[in-house]
Order: sequence, then C-alpha cells, then structure tokens
Amino acid sequence: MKNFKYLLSFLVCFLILSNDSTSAKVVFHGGYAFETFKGQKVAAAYVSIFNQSDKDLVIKSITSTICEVAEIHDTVLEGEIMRMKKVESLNIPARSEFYFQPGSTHIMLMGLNQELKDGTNFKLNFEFKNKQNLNVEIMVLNKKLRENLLDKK
Ligand SMILES: [Cu+2]
Repeated sequence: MKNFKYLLSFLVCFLILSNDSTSAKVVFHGGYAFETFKGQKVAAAYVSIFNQSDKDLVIKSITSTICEVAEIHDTVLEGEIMRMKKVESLNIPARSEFYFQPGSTHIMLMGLNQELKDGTNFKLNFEFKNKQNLNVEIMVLNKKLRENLLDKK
C-alpha cells in the first residue's frame, strides 16, 4: 500500500511537469523529507534536479504552506565544526544535475506549522530567476530510514 502511494506521488510529479512545456526539460525527482516529532519546528528536505535544458536554472526562492520560511543551506566545515550557510541563489548549469542531500546542500524548512507524518506528501514551490515557478511534491519518509543512512557514514 505504501509503495503504491510513493508511485502515485511520482506520477503526480510527472503530470505537473508535463503540463508546462517550457519547464518540461527541467525535472525535479524523488523529493523527500523525514517525519518530525510533535513540536519540531525545523526539518530538511531533499530533491534531485535534472536540468536537461540549454539554459542555466537559477533557483531564487522556495516557499511552502507548511512552514514560515524555506531556505537553501550549504553545509560547510569551519575548523572542526560543521555549519550551515544560507545560499541566496542556486545555479544549476545547463545540461547538469544537482542533488540536495543529507550532510550537503539541503532545503531548510523553518517554522513548521504541522507535523510531517510518514507516508504523507507536501509541496514546495520553487521560484526561478526567469520568474517561472514549479510546484514539487515532497514525500515524508519514516525517520528510521534516516538512522540507517547515518549509520553507514
Ligand atoms: Cu540547514
């Protein structure tokens, strides 16, 4: 049943992208975040971006109804301390791929106004420099998956 839901969210994602012919060459795939506990106000989200067009794609901002602020963060090592740095705009060159991922560049969701529950979805709206924008489906995964991910590092 759960697999079916995931499949469905990919399908929805595909339909949104194919609606708009100009952004069809830009594909956002496999967006995910981990479930949160009650009262948690901050979470991270990740997505893979395939820019198959001949133009650079510049992400100017991200918004969502589930949080007050969404920012792009980079993780940088300062001495021995890992710090997160806000990225004002993210450039994905023509014909290249970009992966938001744990421990690296991520989307920080701050001021969450709802709990992220395993198996549900929410949307992030990406606004680009060329004024176009795209709604991207993010699926919420069980946090045990995250523990597994961290164990391997
Ligand atoms: Cu962050």
